[in-house]
Amino acid sequence: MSYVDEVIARIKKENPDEPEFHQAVTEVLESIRGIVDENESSFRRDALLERLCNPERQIKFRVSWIDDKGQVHVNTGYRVQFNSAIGPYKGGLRLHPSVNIGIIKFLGFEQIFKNSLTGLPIGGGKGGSDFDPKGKSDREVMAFCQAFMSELCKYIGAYTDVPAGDIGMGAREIGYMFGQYKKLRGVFEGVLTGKGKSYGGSLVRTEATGYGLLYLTEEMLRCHGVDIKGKTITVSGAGNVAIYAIEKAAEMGARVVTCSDSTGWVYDPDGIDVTALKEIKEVRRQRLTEYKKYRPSAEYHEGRGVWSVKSDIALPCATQNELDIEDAKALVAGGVIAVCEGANMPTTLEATKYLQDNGVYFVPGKAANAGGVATSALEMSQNSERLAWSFERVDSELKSIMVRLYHNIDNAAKRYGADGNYVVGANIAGFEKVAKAMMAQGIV
Ligand code: NDP
Ligand code: 2IT
Repeated sequence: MSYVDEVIARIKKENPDEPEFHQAVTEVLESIRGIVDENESSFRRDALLERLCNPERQIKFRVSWIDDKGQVHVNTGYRVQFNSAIGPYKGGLRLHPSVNIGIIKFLGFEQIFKNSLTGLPIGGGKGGSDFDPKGKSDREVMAFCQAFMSELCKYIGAYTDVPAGDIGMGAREIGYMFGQYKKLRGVFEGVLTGKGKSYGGSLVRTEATGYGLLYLTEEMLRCHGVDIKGKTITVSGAGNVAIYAIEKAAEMGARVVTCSDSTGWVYDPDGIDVTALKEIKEVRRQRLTEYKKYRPSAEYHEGRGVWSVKSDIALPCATQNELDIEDAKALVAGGVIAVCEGANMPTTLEATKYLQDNGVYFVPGKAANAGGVATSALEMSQNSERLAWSFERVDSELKSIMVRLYHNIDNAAKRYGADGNYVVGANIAGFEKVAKAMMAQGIV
């Protein structure tokens, strides 16, 4: 059996009931097969792949908090510190009832390669909880965040591990967690990113994942002789990533006709009204059913369905495995040119293969959505030098990072005889830097 196959089999056996983690490991290891085969004896001797696929540390803790009626609730908190070869652990915290250790491990594993691709000195980590912020009062969210940070604060710090937002975790939650960290540890430091502007947050961090996704998509299409202007785009999700992807796409002259949340989706042939969307989701925290009140001509549908709409470009920006083989077939039948992932692993392995086999330009999340964490790293730089950069400076750094990142994965794919396969390109380019750093640092 080849080294790659051996490690995949072992990971599946030793981590049962973690299908998303198996999926992420399989995708990465399959696509670095070429480089592993070339270096098989030294990688094997150093157990490089086993070390890469096993987190350096996994922390699991109880989170007890009191609701507005005086009832105590118990949730589970996680922080997986996956790999610190190129920098302190860095990655978001997800607050969603579906969170379990397998989900956090898949996200932490992806984060290693994503962070490497940004070209900035950040290692890979991820955390979160099965807490559901939906329907909770502000006070209850604060109670949860404080209880979560009371335990997490023992394991993080500006030079060790720097969490940020993800699903269910935005500026409000970061604020509460930052306050609690400062109270317990007695230090004001850049321990979290995505902070408010008045206490060390970077301009552009809110917009960064969505904007970065569009900067990369535009550059990739330009290199294939396609102008994004005038194109029809389907987006899924209606959260942080989706909103700012829609905003930047519209600014580039494209027309985004869909968005979705966990209960339904909107089709607006005139182009999604991003101001209305922000009001509904960021200010009022409501369901997408409200959208029709702002745009009576739009359609609202219950359930899933975004990928049934014909488009030139599809940007999945909600959650993992939200685009399956049937969706991929519908997209191809509708003439889609490109699929770029704003979410983490939103496309199943089968759907990815189908899209690639049918000539669709496919860019995986670890490359396409890296703008968020890259801007987090810029926030860390600003915190270290105790300065705040202008919007224009951060935005232009973000743009250069995404353009450079695209060419880096494109070149890596070419070097390994997989021209245009950005999954291979992203995994190889991300892996090369981490592997080199791990080998240089000895067996630790
Ligand atoms: P948000 O919580 O802001 O938004 C998530 C959106 O997806 C919501 O509209 C949510 O609907 C919808 N959704 C639909 N189905 C699900 C489901 N089963 N589970 C969770 N959400 C669902 O999160 P983000 O926009 O920050 O994150 C979206 C994706 O992008 C995730 O995969 C995340 O890991 C990834 N990502 C985020 C980055 C960031 O900077 N925030 C950076 C890089 C990647 P509803 O409102 O009904 O819950
Ligand atoms: O998936 C991701 O890259 C994020 N949720 C952002 C992580 C970060 O540290 O900014």
